[in-house]
Amino acid sequence: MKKILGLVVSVMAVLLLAACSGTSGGAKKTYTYRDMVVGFIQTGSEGGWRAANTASFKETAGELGLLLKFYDAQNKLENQVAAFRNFIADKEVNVIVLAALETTGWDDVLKEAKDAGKIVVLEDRRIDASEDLYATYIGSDFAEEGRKSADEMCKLLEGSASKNVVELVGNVGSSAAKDRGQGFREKMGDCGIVITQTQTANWSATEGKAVMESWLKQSTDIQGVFAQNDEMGLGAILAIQEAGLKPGVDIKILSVDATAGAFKALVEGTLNVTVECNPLLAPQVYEAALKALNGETLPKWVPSQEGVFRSTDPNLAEVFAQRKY
Ligand code: GZL
Repeated sequence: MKKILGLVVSVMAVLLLAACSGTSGGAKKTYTYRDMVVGFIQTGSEGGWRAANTASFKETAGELGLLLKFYDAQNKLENQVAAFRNFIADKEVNVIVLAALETTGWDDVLKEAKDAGKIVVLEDRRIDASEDLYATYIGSDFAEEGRKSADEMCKLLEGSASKNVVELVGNVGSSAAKDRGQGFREKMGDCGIVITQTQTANWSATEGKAVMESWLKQSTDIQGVFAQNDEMGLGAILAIQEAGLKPGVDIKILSVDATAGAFKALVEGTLNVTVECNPLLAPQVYEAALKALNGETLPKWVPSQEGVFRSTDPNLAEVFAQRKY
């Protein structure tokens, strides 16, 4: 009788211990999406790409049943760093997702997040930080987008005696701007392209128009515009039209993102090429975060798959009609 009692007590103790540690029989807890509370630090709302990126995170969170705490940094780096620390302090949050405005300045908060046991996933924008401080980076190969842009501009300017190209740059501290510019410069020499002007227009259509206006006042010996995103390219198109020139004909225009605004301009023929940059990253990000929560080691970069769209493409209107952004 004593032996049976002793056995019963031992089993109850193990079950009680397991119940307290949240596991049954000592098995490690397996997280599901319903256990995930994601603190997402977004750059801001600077254009069509960003709106589609934000929508992807909000819609996918609802579909998966995870709790998303969304923060819009209004394009201010100091807001992103403060939000990062707030999510570290938030006991509910077990995953932090960052779309970094700038590539530098993240080491301290990343170390604090690691010490607090929070999973960090980088989305969209790469950063200069030690890889052991984040689970993975889900985003585009911006340098490849730059190389594609130069190859496409070479095609657009084939046969042109001069190949003077002006470059509208995004936020100069961002990985997207740095890497697109570097990629374009790697390949532009293949066909003799010369960058005669380069200036930031901070991803903005308004600033893109103003910068292009100032360049056109200095010289109209411009054969191409390389706009590092669609908004700046659409601004340049307006400036070219107001200068009495035909965008897409007199001056060839290429931009990056492949947003709805760009597709409309492709159909009109005022834009010649848009190089796709995929904003619908949330499914990949949440999947990676769940794997990291369950202790999986991830590749440090999962590149997005992207294409190129041209005003000369057949069935352009049908492709446009099927796109989500
Ligand atoms: C690219 C993204 C860039 C877009 C811009 O992944 O970071 O930021 O190209 C956006 O339109 O502002």
